[in-house]
Amino acid sequence: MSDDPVLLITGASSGIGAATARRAAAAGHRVVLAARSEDKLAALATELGGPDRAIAVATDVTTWDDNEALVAAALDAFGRVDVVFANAGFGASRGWLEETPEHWRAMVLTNVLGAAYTVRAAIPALKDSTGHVLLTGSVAGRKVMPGSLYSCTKWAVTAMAEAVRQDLDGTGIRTTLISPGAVQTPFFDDPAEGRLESDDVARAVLYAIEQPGNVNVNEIAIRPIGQAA
Ligand code: NJP
Repeated sequence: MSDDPVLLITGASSGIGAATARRAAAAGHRVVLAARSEDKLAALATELGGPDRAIAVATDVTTWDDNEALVAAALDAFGRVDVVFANAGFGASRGWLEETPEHWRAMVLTNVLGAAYTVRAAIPALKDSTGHVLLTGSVAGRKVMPGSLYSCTKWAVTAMAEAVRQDLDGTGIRTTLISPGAVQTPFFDDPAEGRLESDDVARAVLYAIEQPGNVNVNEIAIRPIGQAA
């Protein structure tokens, strides 16, 4: 079996996660692709080289059993997990009277509990590989945005990255928070000028991963030129 490093990505069916999978595969990683959309994941896994290089695992990150099964599938296919990128998430319109309560519930569970579950499920494997945890936060997790519960979820992810970093201190596992500004992905309903491309963020992820083992890049904030806030 190959000993190429293994990168597990949640939210891999589109946007930042899919772009990171492509970048990482091109850099020699084997990849484990997780999201709910099985068809998109399967197509990406085929594009990235099929079962020896990329596997698709249908996963709802809000479900603990799915996260456990995801890591088990990675170990079964590739024997190790070197990097976990907890990236699955989505937004909501701003305004405390916007969106449905059910949308809020799904968003909070996905962005906060889902990320925590994914990291928790992966830690035993990452201890074996002396691996790396990355989480997708947001610049919205660094400032208060009027009426944005999404921003609140990303504040939680900012805190989570630091809580995990301190908890894993002494294990050799590295922890990185990726905090993007606006990125042109299906996160937004409509395209607009002046956003980053997913691949811009993917390169930032690879930068953190590719540092020597003694270097822990703790946070990367990345905005498009022209995004002031
Ligand atoms: O968006 P998109 P991004 N279980 O919609 C998956 C953050 N961010 O790449 O399950 C498992 O292309 C969903 O797949 P599916 C953002 O908050 C973005 O922009 O098949 N997976 C898809 O693969 C998020 O944390 C911007 O529907 C679940 C992926 O999540 C991360 O970047 C700015 C899931 C979302 O991909 C990636 O978002 C920023 C679940 N329960 C932060 N629910 C931005 N785009 O401007 C969803 O600061 N997914």
